[in-house]
Amino acid sequence: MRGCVVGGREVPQELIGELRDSASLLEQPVSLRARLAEDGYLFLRGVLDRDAVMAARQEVLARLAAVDEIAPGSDIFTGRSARRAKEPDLGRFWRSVSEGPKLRAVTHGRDIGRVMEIVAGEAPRAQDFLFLRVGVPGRATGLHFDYPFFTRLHDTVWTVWTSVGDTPVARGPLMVVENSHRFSDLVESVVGFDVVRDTSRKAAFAENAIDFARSRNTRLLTANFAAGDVILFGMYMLHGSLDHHDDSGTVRVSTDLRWQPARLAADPRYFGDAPTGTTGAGYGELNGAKPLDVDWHVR
Ligand SMILES: O=C(O)CCC(=O)C(=O)O
Repeated sequence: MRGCVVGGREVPQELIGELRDSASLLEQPVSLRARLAEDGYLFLRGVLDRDAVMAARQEVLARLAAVDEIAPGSDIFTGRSARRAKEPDLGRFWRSVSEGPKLRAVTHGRDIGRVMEIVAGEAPRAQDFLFLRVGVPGRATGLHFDYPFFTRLHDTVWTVWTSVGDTPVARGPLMVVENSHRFSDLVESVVGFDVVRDTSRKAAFAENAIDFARSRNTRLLTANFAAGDVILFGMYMLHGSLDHHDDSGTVRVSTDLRWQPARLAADPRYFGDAPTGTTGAGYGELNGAKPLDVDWHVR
């Protein structure tokens, strides 16, 4: 796969691979769950309604156009932002964008609910706190496990990453480190780590993902994501994003949301009408809440 860039460097062909599509296993729950255990992730092409996903994208882009970040009627970053002037409470603004009804119809809707019921093998429940991210050139997410953020009460939690629109590799989609759920030294070192309670550690790896993959004799797996595709994984899968380097300025829009069995305890930080988020700062703590003219590189 050409055009995959991390930290400004093209990923060498021997270190990059395609995610395996497991959508054909949705009718075979036992095999689907075995695939998740084997690969550490499930990449599911076309499981969401494409029109619903595109409507959600338009809903988000219209909000960003209103603060002069997106050229009206397009999905291109203007290079400017009037967000601070027009929406001084950035957290409140981001909460309202993240709670858009068309977006929620995709992230919390019936299509993904059915998928998660098969994955869980029982009634699932989604968190209310949604991580919405808009990618522009200069933005990327460093390698990390999700464990330190979401496992305070139990670790039966899955991250569902949804491409809201098309996200070809040049727009910096999600990537996972192949077989990283079997890197027992790293998995053991993350167990018990809570990113809020242990501030002496950082969740994101400082090392470039290309160097990391080479040192572990593994590959980065990604795809040219299309509207309707999702990838999900557990708390022990190392992942991050490619760099956004699409010169057209077309933005990447994605969500990541955590699901769990409904019967298990719910971390109050992420559930309810006004979830406080990981640190307690609410939607204002998210990278997505930053105006588009601000660069960020890690969560
Ligand atoms: O979308 C991204 O850039 C990162 C997403 C992520 O880290 C996650 O889904 O847990």
